[in-house]
Amino acid sequence: DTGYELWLNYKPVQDLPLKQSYIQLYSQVNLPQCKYDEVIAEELKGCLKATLGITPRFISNTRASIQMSYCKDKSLGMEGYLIRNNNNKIILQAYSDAGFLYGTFHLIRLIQCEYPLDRLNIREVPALDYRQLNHWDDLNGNIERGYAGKTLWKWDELPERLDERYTDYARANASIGINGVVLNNVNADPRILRRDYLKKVSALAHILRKYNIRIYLAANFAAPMKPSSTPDVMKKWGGVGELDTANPLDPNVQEWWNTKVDEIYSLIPDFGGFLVKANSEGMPGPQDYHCTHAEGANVLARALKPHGGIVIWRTFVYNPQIDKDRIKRSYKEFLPLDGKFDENVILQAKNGALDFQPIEPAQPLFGAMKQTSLMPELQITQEYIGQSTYLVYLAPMWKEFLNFDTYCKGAGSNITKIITGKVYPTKYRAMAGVANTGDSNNWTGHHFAQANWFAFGRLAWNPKETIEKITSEWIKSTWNCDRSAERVITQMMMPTWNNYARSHSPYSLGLTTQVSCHYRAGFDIRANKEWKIDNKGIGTNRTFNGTDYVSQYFPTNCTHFNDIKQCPELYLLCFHYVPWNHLMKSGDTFEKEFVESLKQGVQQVEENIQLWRSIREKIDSRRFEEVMNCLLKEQQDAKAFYESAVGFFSAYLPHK
Ligand code: BDP
Repeated sequence: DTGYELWLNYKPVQDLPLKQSYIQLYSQVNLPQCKYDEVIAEELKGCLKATLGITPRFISNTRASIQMSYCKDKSLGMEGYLIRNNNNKIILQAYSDAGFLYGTFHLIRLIQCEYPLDRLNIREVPALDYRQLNHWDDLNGNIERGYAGKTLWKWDELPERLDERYTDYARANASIGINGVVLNNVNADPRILRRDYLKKVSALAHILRKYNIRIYLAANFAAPMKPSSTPDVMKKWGGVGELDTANPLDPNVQEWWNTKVDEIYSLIPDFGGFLVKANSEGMPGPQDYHCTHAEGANVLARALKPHGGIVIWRTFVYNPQIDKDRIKRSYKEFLPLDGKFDENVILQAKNGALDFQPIEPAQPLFGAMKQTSLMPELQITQEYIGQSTYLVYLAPMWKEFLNFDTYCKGAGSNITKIITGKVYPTKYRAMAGVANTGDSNNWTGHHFAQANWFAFGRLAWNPKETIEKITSEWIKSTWNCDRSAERVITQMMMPTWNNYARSHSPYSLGLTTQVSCHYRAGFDIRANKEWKIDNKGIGTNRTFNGTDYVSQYFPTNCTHFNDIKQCPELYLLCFHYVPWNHLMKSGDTFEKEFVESLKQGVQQVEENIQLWRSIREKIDSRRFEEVMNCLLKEQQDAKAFYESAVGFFSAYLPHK
């Protein structure tokens, strides 16, 4: 195995009695007569051949053992489905076409995971309507913060030649419920909006829409400008328009966007909309013209509105020149604009206020924005989390975030409830993940990084799904191993995030890596700029008498975070400058726990090497070796990180 098949790695079913029952049930299929029939039939054929050794017959009568048909249950929405076993017939019902597509992948998963089918009673409706991957892919083929090779989009070959990976990419996404992709980097090269590129995009859209996936593009706010007028940051790209300004209040600029959007829809009728990074890290935006984010976003939104498109506007802004504490900026800039965005604008906020650190308390805008839909941006690519070397399973981190209680409407107002519209009504229920794919053989560089892609999709479909279920299904359908090997792999994956965070970002001490690569230890460079350290303690005082960041949270959290005794220890160094001799809940000093914490990375990888060796016989040799090589590299790098950490911190510790 190369890993190319991902979790659609169809292999013969092992349990023979079960296999017999599957053969009986899956041998004849009555397709629903929906627009996905062809794709459904293809996928079933491939899967059933490999798993059961049969070629299903597609017949259109009620004798078929799998019956797919429409039902009138409107509450299934555009994508939901029902699966039941009715007197030894499997009934898949949906209210709308895409439900059949997702239902089919569910039927396939039942076989892959060898579930018994006698008592099926499944009802699935996605909790979020927009489940997106954001690719940070540049037009020159590079991927910003991508660790799995070059971009999947072969711009020089498109639109004439269509790489076969496009279809496999779409299949993989559809199988986990992803229904939108932003093709290009948020640091957007405006040329993506040029007609020649739009034709390429249209060719991709043609493939992706067969799998219910819509394309979105990251748009550069200064795109309407002519190359000679564009701001310095854009010189490497140039604008694509002919104007001297991108001022959102200028009618010519508005007209430019209207015309451009009309052109896009003429080529891509189901185009999803724009993702915009504006006035962030040097990118152009409405503030260049003394306009607000809302004034900027609304111009694009109005152009898209007649076509049903949306604007996803990022809230990732910071400016150390204005704020002593950079993480306060997003909230300060966006909260006053609540209610000022057009109804087809969604704001997209990173899970934490800093920047995709291994562990961060949730961004305080969640729960605070009451009239604007807010969509979390999670990072699947492991920018600060070991890139493609470390085995770090991120599902537990995302759960921690989704379960974060904002208290915005009393206890229990967690992020899951907020984004699914259970706290305040929200027009858009959405979540995005920054993709970790590239053109490497196995798509994600590290075989185990596939699990993060998979888990993201499953959590976007259902944020309440248990990690145990997601993990078990990923392992079974990817590794085709027996139960005992499954247990070992689970044991490897589950503690990795916690141990990575404890060793690389202890107690939410953010930014511990080097400034450019975000991988190797960078304590010396970060210390006393990003956080304070001396021989009395370490951390950042964000309490009332510090930067007062705590005040951006609702009262219960604010009070807890502000008090060193009540602050969750997980977030201690994000909110406090903690004396080394501070007493922790365990009764030990902070110093002792901190030092212990740093060791967890090396211990974790050593344990994983043992565990992985113990299942050598149960894993195909190629993937076994490739994972082992990653683990050995991880071991080296974790040791190096640990040594730098000890070397650096011990200078300040009271007990050396
Ligand atoms: C940071 C990345 C940078 C991105 C930026 C963003 O280091 O490459 O452009 O976030 O999200 O994490 O815009």
